[in-house]
Amino acid sequence: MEAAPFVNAKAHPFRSSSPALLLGRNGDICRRSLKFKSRKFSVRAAVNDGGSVVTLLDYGAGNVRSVRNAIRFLGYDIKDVQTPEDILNANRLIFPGVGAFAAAMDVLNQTGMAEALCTYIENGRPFLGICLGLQLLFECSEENGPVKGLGLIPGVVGRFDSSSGFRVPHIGWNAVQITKDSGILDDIGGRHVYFVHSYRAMPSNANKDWISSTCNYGDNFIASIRRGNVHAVQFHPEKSGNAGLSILRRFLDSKSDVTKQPAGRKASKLAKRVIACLDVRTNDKGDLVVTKGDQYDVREHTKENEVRNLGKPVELAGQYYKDGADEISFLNITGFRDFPLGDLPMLQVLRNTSENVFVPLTVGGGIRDFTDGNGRHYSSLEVASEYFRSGADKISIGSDAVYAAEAYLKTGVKTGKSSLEQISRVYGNQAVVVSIDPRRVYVKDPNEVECKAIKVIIPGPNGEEYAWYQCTVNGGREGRPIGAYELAKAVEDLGAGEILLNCIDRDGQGTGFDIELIKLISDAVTIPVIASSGAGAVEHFSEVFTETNASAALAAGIFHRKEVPIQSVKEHLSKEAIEVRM
Ligand code: 1PR
Repeated sequence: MEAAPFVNAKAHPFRSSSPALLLGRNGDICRRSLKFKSRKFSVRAAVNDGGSVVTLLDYGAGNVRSVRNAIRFLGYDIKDVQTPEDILNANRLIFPGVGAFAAAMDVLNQTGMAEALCTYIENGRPFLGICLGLQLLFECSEENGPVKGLGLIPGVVGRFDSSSGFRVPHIGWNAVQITKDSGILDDIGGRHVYFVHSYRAMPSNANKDWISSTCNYGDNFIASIRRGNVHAVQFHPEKSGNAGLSILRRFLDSKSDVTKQPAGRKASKLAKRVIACLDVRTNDKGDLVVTKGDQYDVREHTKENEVRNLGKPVELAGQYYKDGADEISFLNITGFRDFPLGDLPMLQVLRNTSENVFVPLTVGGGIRDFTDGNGRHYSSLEVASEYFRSGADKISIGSDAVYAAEAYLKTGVKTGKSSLEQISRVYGNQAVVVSIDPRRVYVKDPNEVECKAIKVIIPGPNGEEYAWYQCTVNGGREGRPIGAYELAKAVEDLGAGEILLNCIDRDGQGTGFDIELIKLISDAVTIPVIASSGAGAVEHFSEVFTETNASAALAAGIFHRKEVPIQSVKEHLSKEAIEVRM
């Protein structure tokens, strides 16, 4: 477990904060609140000559393991900030803001870091803020607020507007539009970088001198700022593959080789993601292996009936990262019966993978409250926290989300106690995926069932013209009285940030995604939907993106069996004018 520097019970980053700033009637910021507004900002020409040590400001609000891994991967050592003096003495400082704006400001103010940060930045010392580390530089944020920020850059950080049809959070890969000499972005040109956020700062006349790039998602928002040696990015370079690593490299060593790329001027939409999924479990010999089912049956149909073994999790994840996967998902498929914190190899898999894989990692399986043999109770939040600390960017909840949705639909009350609600409250809904395992059930008459049934294109085995999608738990072993449509809407209400939509009938079949199911769900919710199960050819990916509103498509078998390389999928999508990260 990594230490959480200068976090104490009083200043815990997850503690709620009372908004410290009032907005005027038109949303203008009350001038009296701009503590740092009157500072004279002087930038001196500091250079990155700090040797191999990078100072990291980790205020303990969440997982910054990937930033640490990326810094180490680039050959640098990390010094953690323990006191405000460590900030002032830094040769170069990276501030990967995580968690909520108010909570972060609480910690910075209570520890004296806010003042030190302002002084450091005002002196033009080498600084890189990431995500919330950019937002905190602005005057205030509307996140659970308004809440006052550091006030170094004019502007208010506001929430994306989902009423315009754009899914919030903004999760995924976008190209940025470079607006001026951005220094650290010099060699990325029009390449895509990874964003995950619900709030953003908007360009204005007052802050235009700071802006080095913008991105379009509904509106044009600020993707990065630069003034001298002071940089901050809204996206996550540590999760942006090679493009992100080159940005970090340029920040850490301004003299590193750069092949200046023409700035991307082409309008970029949110790219469709291609995700590689690794179903992981222990085989009969006790080894943790990547397996793959046929309609969820992962055993070979041989006399020995052993668990199908398609490779080693860390190696395969590393390979898929190199092949261009936009994200990697690990599903611990026996997590429903084993306790994940007892399953240390899975945590180790995450730790090892995150050392060399710089795209988002999702992990699922067994996230629920649990009492072990000694009577020790573990909350689902503790389980999830351990996954995050081990390198996961998102966790995925299956069975437990079904029970939570059933209870919610029955009572109409959000108890706040479900794993879904607890984890999304602490880590943000962008960090919580709900994995749905539905099975198609044909019916003659849609009124036969209380759940939403659709008219199907190909009738069922007995000529049935309708079907509903029954949710299952425990790896498809038990059907529940709730449909995928009802579940998806309920979990969105409860705080899910994304849906991983499997389909037991299509799993491992290679006949294509269940377009009717994916259309039904991706039209029903406003959060991103990942289409899963059934990919067998590159055309299946273009079909799902053309016919439905899926934001991503996930496949397993075709990648594990090396039938279709990830790059071929991307080249095909690109040819079909579907934007992807190349
Ligand atoms: O219920 O919270 O413990 O989570 C268990 C997780 O494990 C769920 O996400 C569930 O989907 C998954 N799971 C459980 N049993 C199996 C199984 O296969 N026996 N795997 C399983 C589900 C489905 C996909 C698969 C796609 C693509 N795997 O993730 O990778 O169908 O496959 P394809 O491209 O080869 O068609 P909890």
